[in-house]
Amino acid sequence: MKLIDLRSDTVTKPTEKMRKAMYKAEVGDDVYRDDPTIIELEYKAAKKLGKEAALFVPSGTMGNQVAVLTHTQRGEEIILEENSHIFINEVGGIAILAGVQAKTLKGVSGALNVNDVENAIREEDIHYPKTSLICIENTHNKAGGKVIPIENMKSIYELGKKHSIPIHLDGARIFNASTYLNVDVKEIAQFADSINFCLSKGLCAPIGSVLVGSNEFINKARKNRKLLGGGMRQAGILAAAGIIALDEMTLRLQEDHENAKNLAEGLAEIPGIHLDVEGVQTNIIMVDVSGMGINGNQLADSLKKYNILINGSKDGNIRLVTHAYINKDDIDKVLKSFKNLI
Ligand code: TLP
Repeated sequence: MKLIDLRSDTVTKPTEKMRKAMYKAEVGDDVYRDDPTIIELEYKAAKKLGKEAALFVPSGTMGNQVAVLTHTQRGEEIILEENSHIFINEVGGIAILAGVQAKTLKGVSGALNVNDVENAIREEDIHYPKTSLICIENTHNKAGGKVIPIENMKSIYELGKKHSIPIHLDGARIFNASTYLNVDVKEIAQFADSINFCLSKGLCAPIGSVLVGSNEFINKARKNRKLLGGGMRQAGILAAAGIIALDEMTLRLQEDHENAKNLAEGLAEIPGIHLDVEGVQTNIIMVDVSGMGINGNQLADSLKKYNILINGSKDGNIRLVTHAYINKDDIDKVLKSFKNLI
């Protein structure tokens, strides 16, 4: 029986076409810049996002950490949304690696309020650290895959320009955002100085993210990637899958969004389940099951019997994520299983 894995879009596996491309990939030592497949991926990624240069990195976490390290000096302060992945889920890396401190702000659906950001920027004072970076996340994971409006990004970018503070975008799922907004990804990317996006997750590559920005930024970032042990050798074998992720898998995300919406609509009809159906914009659904009289961990255990995997939780709040390996029939099956549980 098929396993329906709703834990994350990180669980996606490389497609048949990716595996074939990986087999055939031309490779070389990328620390010497000798790997043609990586060079091709980086060229395509920079072009697609409208930036000068790109850097292939092993993970989204490394891409974000390299970005923070490259934009900042030790002892400075960076502004982040309080539930951002960089702040919550990267093992405190900004403190350990870049040696910066975080100024977190409460967002609305993941979006920072531009006035709050302006107020948070440090003035010159002998007591204060310098504010050296503003980070945003689009789509916003913990806000339930919410898309940050382009107008909001634009106003924060302009604020950054006014204060000479760069903007880093954690765009792990930026193609989900561009799909939802039905705009070219450049429309979003233009309002950030650096962007990290993931080729794994919804785009199905087995490994890898790409950091994009100016030539100067990427040259520095390349050295910082080496510092973190991320200088890879014949990694064209991975970039080959990444090229398919970028060229082809970015075009099919609407399907995942429709499946998420259908799942959300079905779940909302089940007694004891609460969620904001209207708020489901992309491939992530946040659900409160506490009204079923169980917590997320108990639900996860029960769903295993139906071959459905979800991440549990101590309270009733769970996250369900759709992706290329979840189809319409799977959604029906998940809804049936929830009803059986009731
Ligand atoms: N997110 C994972 C977990 O780490 C939570 C997931 O299952 O969603 N930025 C964002 C917005 C992310 O959601 C993630 C991964 C990353 C960065 C890090 O990417 P990886 O896992 O490649 O280091």
